[in-house]
Amino acid sequence: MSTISQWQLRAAFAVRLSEMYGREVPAYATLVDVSREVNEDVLRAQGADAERLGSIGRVTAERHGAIRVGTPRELAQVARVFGALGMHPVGFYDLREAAASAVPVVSTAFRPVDGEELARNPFRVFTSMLTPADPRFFDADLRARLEAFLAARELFPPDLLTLADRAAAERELPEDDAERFLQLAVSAFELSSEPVDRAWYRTLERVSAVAADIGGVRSTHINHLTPRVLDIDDLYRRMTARGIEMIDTIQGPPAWKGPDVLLRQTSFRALAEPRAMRLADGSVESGSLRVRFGEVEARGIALTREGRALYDELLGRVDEQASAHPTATRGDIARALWERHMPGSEMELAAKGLAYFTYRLADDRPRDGSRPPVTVDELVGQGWVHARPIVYEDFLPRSAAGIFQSNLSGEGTRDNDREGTAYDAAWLSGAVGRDVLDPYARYARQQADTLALVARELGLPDTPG
Ligand code: OOG
Ligand code: NI
Repeated sequence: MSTISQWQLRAAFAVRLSEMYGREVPAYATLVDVSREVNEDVLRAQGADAERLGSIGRVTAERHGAIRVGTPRELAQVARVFGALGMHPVGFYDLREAAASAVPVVSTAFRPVDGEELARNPFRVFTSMLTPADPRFFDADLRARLEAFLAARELFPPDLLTLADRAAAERELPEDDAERFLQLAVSAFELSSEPVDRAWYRTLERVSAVAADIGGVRSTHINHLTPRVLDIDDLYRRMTARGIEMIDTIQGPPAWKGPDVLLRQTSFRALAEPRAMRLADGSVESGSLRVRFGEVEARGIALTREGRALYDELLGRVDEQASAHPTATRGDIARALWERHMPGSEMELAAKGLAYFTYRLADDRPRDGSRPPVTVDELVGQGWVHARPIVYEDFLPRSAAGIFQSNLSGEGTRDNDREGTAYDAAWLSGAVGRDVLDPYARYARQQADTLALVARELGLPDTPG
């Protein structure tokens, strides 16, 4: 019998999850259609340039999902399911700090890490875990009730986890096991029809709508899925023209004439979905909850720590200027700042060490017997080597918090007089049961590997810097 490899499992899971979510949330299916139209138009208009940050095949298939779990134990199980698909936890995001309203979670993203795997299928899932121990949100009594509720539920059937462990160990599954794994995995993220205990849900909702979505029900579900688009401003206009209500802004860098960096995201507003509610007297009535939505994103070049610091600084200045001039549009303020301070070309980003690139020998490099120069700038400038930007594969905490917040029904409550519980990447690694990888280290390694190869091919004494 034939076997299905990890990347094939990952690609198949992404497709099936997307089909499932399109049935559950039809506006998401519209979003996928419009994204495809936009991408085709951009490809037609720009040709090969449109594929500078990923082939059209990759971009068309590209999705990220968002899920939310309640405990370290559940997170470790999620890690096993995604480990089966060749996805590893990368990055630590503390949304408690990034959000103004109550978003009591810490997060990571499961994704493929090496270049070849990303090119085959870059499916990633932003995964958040509730923090019941944080006293700014939960008092001792609510924390105890919440932890007891979470401890008593089971999100993933044992069969799914056993198959996942096998797929991770053997890096493939026989066809029939693969089929069973995919069915169990997709159904673990479907919206449950089990009635929601209304009083419990409302109790948590008063603290935070996110806490209620996670800890108010006995299962998990996909919160949103996100296709990738090559022109997010165009997509925003087309969705609005179709009568779909979008959130107010596109999060992340402004639209501008320079290179796309990091990540721009927007979403349509969470829709009311029918959910059965169990009342205090045990009767069940139909109600609705508004938590799930569709998001879309445009990806740009991965920035180094220095590049990211510049991005964060500019974001801070946008905030300052926007509050000083309440009538000005944020987008205009941001664009003006970017035009002044952000390098306007890939070459300049590379020269200033603000972004990551891969390098390869130019086919048409000098062949006149001259010796190659030794710095990256010169190698590129004199036509020995071509640079290609590395696409940003991760997330932005500010944008993530913005996406969470724009779709919350209420602000929730938080007591800022209390000291928050501290979590970091090391703590999360312990909770997940595997190393949470540093995104910068991954990009730096990818860049360095290509430079080392260039050095070998040109017979340079050292790796060019
Ligand atoms: C996750 C929000 C973060 C993104 O794209 O930044 C996210 C959530 O709503 O659970 O998905
Ligand atoms: Ni998202």
